[in-house]
Amino acid sequence: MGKVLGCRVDILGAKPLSLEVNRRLIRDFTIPYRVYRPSDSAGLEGLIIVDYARVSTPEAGQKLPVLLQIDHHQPVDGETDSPIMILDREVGAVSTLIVEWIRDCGTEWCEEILKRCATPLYYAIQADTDSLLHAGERDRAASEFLRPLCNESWLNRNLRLRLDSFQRERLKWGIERVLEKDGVLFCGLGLLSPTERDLIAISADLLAKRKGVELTSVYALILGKDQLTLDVSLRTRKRHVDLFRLIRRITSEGGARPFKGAYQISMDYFLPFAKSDAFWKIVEESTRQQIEKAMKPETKRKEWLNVSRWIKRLERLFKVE
Ligand SMILES: [Mn+2]
Repeated sequence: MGKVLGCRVDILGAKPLSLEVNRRLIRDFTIPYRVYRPSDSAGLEGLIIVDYARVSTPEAGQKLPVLLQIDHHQPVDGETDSPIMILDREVGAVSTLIVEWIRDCGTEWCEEILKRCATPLYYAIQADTDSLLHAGERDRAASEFLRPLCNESWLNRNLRLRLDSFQRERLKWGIERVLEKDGVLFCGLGLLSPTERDLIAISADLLAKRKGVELTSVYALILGKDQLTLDVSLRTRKRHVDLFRLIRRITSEGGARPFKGAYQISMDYFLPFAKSDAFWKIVEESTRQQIEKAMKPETKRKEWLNVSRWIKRLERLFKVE
């Protein structure tokens, strides 16, 4: 889009891409994505923050003025000082918003953009909505609009979820230790490297399909160079479970939208113990207890919602105005 408008646009991410299919997408469609370096600030004039569910401003945003923020997550107070905020919580993917703008704009350069970006945009909607499982009408409409313009053979090759042997083994290891308690499923994946991080979200998506589970939690310790974090992915299929509020009961670092959420806890202080089994046991037990405690008000909420439904039914029955 920047090229057509005559301005240079870099797509910067906070971390290297960990999912193989995402790396392939960047390569095959020559998407100018790279990891942000502090030296980047010099050549850039401003920042557009897209699909960013955290409280803290990204590192680049502390040096560059934020021009615009586009998101579909629940807003967090004082998130950034962006003068323009486009927030639409109805869509399952920010790409849906972008497709709607391009579609409604209808100028020549929009067609130019679609020619190059239809497949990445389509893939992004599929990825963010778990293949339209958590999609709304607008996500479906955007997908349908894009599909005829997509590179079919690329989609056929890449859309199906494929786990490599390491991911399969680790997921199996986690599933063997799964714990289910009061409708909450806990699955720990142990210690992972930053490039294996996506296995947490993938596993959460897979396990969330289990029947009778209200909340699925998958967590792992991510050991990078001089960095240790606990990454937790949460999934629910119940409307009444507010993952945003649930996460806020645990930490301020994390975000959620209907059905999906995630949070991170810095564990740098415990780096010397990252590889210790005893440490993992403590982390796992604390995580379970924290999630269990945070889930309690959500379970109560359901009962309360059911009560109000009953009252409505009774009112209808007795025609109370
Ligand atoms: Mn998103």
